Amino acid sequence: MFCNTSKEIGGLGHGLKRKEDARFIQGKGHYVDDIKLPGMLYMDIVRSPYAYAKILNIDASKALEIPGVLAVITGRDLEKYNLHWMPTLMSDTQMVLPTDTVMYYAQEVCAVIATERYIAADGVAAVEVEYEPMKPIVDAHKALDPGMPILRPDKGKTDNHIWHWEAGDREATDKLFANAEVVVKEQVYIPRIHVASIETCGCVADFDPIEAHLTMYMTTQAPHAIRTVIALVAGHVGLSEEKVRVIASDIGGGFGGKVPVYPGYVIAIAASVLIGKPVKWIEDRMENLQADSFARDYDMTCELAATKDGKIQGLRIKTLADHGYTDAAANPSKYPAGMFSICTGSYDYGVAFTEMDAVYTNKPPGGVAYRCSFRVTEAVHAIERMVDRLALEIGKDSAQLRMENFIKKEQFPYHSPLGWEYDSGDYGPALQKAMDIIGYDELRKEQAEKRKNGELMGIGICSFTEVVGAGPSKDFDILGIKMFDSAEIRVHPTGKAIARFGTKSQGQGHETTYAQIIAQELGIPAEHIHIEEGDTDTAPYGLGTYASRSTPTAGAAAAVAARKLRDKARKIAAYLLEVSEEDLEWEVGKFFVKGAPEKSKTIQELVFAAYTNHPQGMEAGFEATHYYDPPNLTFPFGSYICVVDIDKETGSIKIRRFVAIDDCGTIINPMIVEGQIHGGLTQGLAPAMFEELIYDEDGNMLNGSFMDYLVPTSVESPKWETGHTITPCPHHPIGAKGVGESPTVGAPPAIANAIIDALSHLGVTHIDIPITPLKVWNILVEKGVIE
Ligand code: PCD
Repeated sequence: MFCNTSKEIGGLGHGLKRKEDARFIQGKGHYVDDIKLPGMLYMDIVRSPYAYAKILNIDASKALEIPGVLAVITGRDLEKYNLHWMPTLMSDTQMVLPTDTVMYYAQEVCAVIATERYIAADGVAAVEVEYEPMKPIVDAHKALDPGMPILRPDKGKTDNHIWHWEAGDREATDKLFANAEVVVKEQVYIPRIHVASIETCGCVADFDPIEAHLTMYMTTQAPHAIRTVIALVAGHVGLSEEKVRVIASDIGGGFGGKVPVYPGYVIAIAASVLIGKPVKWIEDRMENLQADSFARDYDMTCELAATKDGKIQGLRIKTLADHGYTDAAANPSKYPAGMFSICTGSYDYGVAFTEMDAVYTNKPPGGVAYRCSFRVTEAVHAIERMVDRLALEIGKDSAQLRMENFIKKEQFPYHSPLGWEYDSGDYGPALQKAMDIIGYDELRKEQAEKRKNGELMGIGICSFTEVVGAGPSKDFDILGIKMFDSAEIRVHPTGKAIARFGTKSQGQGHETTYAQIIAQELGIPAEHIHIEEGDTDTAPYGLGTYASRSTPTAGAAAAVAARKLRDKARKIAAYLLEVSEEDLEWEVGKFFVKGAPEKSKTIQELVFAAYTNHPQGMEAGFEATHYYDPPNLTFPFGSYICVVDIDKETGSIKIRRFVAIDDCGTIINPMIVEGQIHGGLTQGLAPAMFEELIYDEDGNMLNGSFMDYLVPTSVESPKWETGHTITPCPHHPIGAKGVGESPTVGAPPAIANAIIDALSHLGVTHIDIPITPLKVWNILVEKGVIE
């Protein structure tokens, strides 16, 4: 691992303890719900018990009789200010509050404002809403059937189709499949799941009527973008962008779920503007699960074509995407299906075609990229399942099949058939390392032995390629705003610094790792570099933290801004040492004269001189800002191997071992990266074996609380065994790639492949996730293993 600074400086490669943890582990974090302002009011929301219904009447009279209830805000109230609809991130529109129809179970219907949180809740219980329920569309496959209600006539729609998207060469792919020696095909469904952060969403909207200024404290992964959206949506009621300040202080987990703008935020702002007092809204757990943006919900028909001896030749995937009643996917504008076209995976073949249709249903809008760089999870699941499916079909070992088809190291930068330029990779060694650690060959022997006795043991591999770090401004924007990111570094006269960023950590550890990047570039100890994010009044503009983009974009900006400062330091050193700039050499923390190392100036001396003794004509101070527009995305990768034992009497599944080898290029902080991988693997185990949002035919969510929605804890998690290879990113200033999402993308197919492998000799070729003991038990009964 690259590491050439002392522990005191703490540059790249040091496993520094996280600076932010001092406050987190002592309960001293500053979360939205900790904010208490004078005169603050509380909001609670009335939600629909129906998935699709006309609102005939809202009677708030009983609620308004409760002492402490001040107002009940309805869609009709917001309509007067043209605030009842808002744009989604995908250029669709979404109701803030409905005026006449509710579109999904748990949708916001109206909001109660009161002097206390519990009085607001009493108010919610007292509001009487009269509905006329209608038959909802729950099954995405039926959304386009004739006779179905048209859910979005307001959009001029005559059916429930949202968009069609495709990538690749349809004709060449069809031709290849028509003539291929082997074609394998599976229907792969990835159900709806939901982010389950420790902290739910919430805000305090604080409108000052005298200054006409709004301070919005909120749980957002993208504070600047939110400020701009507020100004664009509510500019006409006086919220002009210089008068809007968004502050995201500590956040208890984001995972993509805190990227969208939810109606609750907008209602709280409207209430604060109307009443002239601060209004707090904090979602409860059930509201979070039932109404905020969902993730996944792709039904994919996957086909892989190959030769008899296992040369992969082509991929074809057709997907039906259920977007709920509005397309609120948090994707870059140009990519309605996110980066799904990474689905060709880690393998070298020339032809692929993928197409997708998105439809409206009576479910909550979405979908968010839940720990997944815009639909990469779905893409990786598809290809990694299909490679195993092919191995089974042709009777080849699944590791060997992967090894034979990997894109080779010397083929990078590699142009994928669906249009990506993979920056760097070295896939074989990563898989080999995982195989060595887990003892792959012995495990296969053990499996063969066990099968003779009817014992069920499976080995599953996933060799994924991720695509993170959105993104180059020529292709990537959110609502028109280009996806660059920024860093601003100010070094004070005594050589201590503050640096501010356009991103926003939700637990990732930016306060530590950004400081390490600057420490590496300038030689100022990381300990003396204070990092700040999340306040739009002070931080430079940036697009925020999601899609594992902070390291690829803002991390790069930090390095470039620091290099600008180093250039300035060189000029000052030349002046102080009375030599030309070319005669100077840099060694972390100081400039010295070539051939005369005793003549040197430390960075601290040079910074001090920038305020006290700089050359005539040079601008004083020691500050730099950089807005970094990445030349490409970064393509981290990894190979995971999972071993499972299945009880043949009960179907219960035990993960015996799980080895994860990740490659994210240069590692900034190995301890943080390992922590990211542990957390991410657990979040990959979740959809593989536990999580799924279930709806009945009336559109009611059947498992909308933690009583029924299973989130794995350390009890359910195996011991994660992690390791790495390092293939630097060729275009990133420090060679780093993102890592935050890789484990969540790579784990589900490894686990699914292992379970399916354990049952494959019974004729099982695919099982949809989550693979529960009940699903396995049913299969064992069907196959006659359990009588
Ligand atoms: N790193 C290092 N090195 C490298 C890379 C990285 O060290 N090479 C580190 C950094 O610095 C940081 C981390 O690690 O600290 C991460 O990173 P990234 O990959 O860049 O990422 P970001 O941007 O920062 O973040 C984001 C991510 C995401 S996306 C998600 S989901 C998740 C993850 O992150 N989330 C979270 N992780 C986490 N963690 C925590 N704690 N929390 C949270 O919330 Mo999305 O799109 O939103 O769905």
